[in-house]
Amino acid sequence: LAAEIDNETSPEKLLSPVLSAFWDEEKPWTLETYRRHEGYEGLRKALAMAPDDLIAYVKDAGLRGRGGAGFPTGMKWQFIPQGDGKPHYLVVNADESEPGTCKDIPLLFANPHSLIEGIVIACYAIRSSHAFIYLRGEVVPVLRRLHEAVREAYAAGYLGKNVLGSGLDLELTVHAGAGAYICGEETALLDSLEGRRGQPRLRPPFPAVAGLYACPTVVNNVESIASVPAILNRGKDWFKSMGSEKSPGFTLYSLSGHVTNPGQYEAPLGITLRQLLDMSGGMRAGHRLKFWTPGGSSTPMFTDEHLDVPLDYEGVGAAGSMLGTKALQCFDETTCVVRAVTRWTEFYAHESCGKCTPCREGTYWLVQLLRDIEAGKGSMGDLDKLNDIADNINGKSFCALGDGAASPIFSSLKYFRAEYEQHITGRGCPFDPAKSTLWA
Ligand code: L3W
Ligand code: SF4
Repeated sequence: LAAEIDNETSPEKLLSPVLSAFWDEEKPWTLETYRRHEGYEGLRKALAMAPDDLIAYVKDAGLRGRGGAGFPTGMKWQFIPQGDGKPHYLVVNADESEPGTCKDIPLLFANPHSLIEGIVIACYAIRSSHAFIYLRGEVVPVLRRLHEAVREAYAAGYLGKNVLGSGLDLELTVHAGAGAYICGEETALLDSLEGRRGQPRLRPPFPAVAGLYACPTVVNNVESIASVPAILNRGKDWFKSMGSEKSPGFTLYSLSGHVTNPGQYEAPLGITLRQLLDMSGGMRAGHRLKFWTPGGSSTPMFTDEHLDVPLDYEGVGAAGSMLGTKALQCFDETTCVVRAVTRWTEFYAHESCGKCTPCREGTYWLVQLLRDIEAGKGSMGDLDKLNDIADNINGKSFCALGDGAASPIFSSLKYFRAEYEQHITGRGCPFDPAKSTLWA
């Protein structure tokens, strides 16, 4: 797509393909292709720097974590204590499973070496000699491709003993998870990696202090680490020339739902959904946007009033939601909000790990109430109960899954309370499921 764009005034000009620059080429995943596109040049520059300078450079670039929270990457690396005599670990969170989020898996499938190069740079910076990639286990083709890319990197001297003569010894292990959403929570992921059932740990201590095997550990998202080589190779000023002051750089947006051309779009942080829809062909023909999520279902939903909200951490935050994983799920006027929220809530109830009562019990009861309302068996009092249960989950659960489950309840009641009431007074769903392609 990017290669076809030459019109200065076209909205597609906003695209800034870096990670996705050569996805359309034949076999983009090979080391040979990656090297033709500046592959491992960032690593050479990084190895010429002192580790602390490298951390400061990434911090100055302003790269923020792409996994949902937007935490500054360089600051996370800086938290790793030095001279403590303990092993340090880097763990890459590739357990992508937030509903609507589809950027790390395609990135790994098409361009795994960008992640591997980023891993070597990060390990050099934090003085780690063992890194892990925790991959969502269901995506077997990606697992195979990742194994092959790791093999290529070892053979070329980017991994293993004395990487490129730098003195860095680095082992990289690819671990396939078993498909639990909660294992994307960083401490549950560490428990799972250690061989236990994945359940969140109490924080603090944060992983930077006591992470994998109780040693200092950086846990970073795939896209965060894969973005590092380009920053080193092209410079922090180039990176900061994109995006907004506090949310600089390029990023991958996952566009899905009732849109003409769903997929991954790489563009600067801070663009708007209106611009993304303009460049991607818009909503499906003859339909209009009704509601959308800025970063997966865990982030409060927006409506068509929010089309011009800048998609960066500050802009989305100021408008009352979170940028999260930048998973833009777009729903048109044929979609029943109650049905959509029921489906999401069923997901959270199913994926709740059961460790804490507000989330374990609350998500179960939310589902019962939502199913009743959707089936025309609800009462007006149920709307207060929904709000009350969500209120008892939000901020009172052990980890962010509980807050995520409460968020679509609050935001749908805020913007679409009348539609809930319509289900109750009309004794059933007013929508024709046959007209919506998503919720059949
Ligand atoms: C050391 C401190 N480290 C914070 C580290 C912390 C973590 C990072 C961010 O949730 C969100 C969640 C999902 N010393 C530290 C420190 N850290 N203070 O910084 O921490 P936090 O707690 O702000 O966020 P989190 O627990 O990482 C991530 C939302 O993202 N989300 C994501 C969903 C799912 C995926 C996926 O499928 N891959 O990402 C979507 O919205 O709800 O709110 O590393 O250790 N003082
Ligand atoms: Fe488990 Fe849910 Fe509690 Fe998180 S909030 S610890 S997922 S029960």
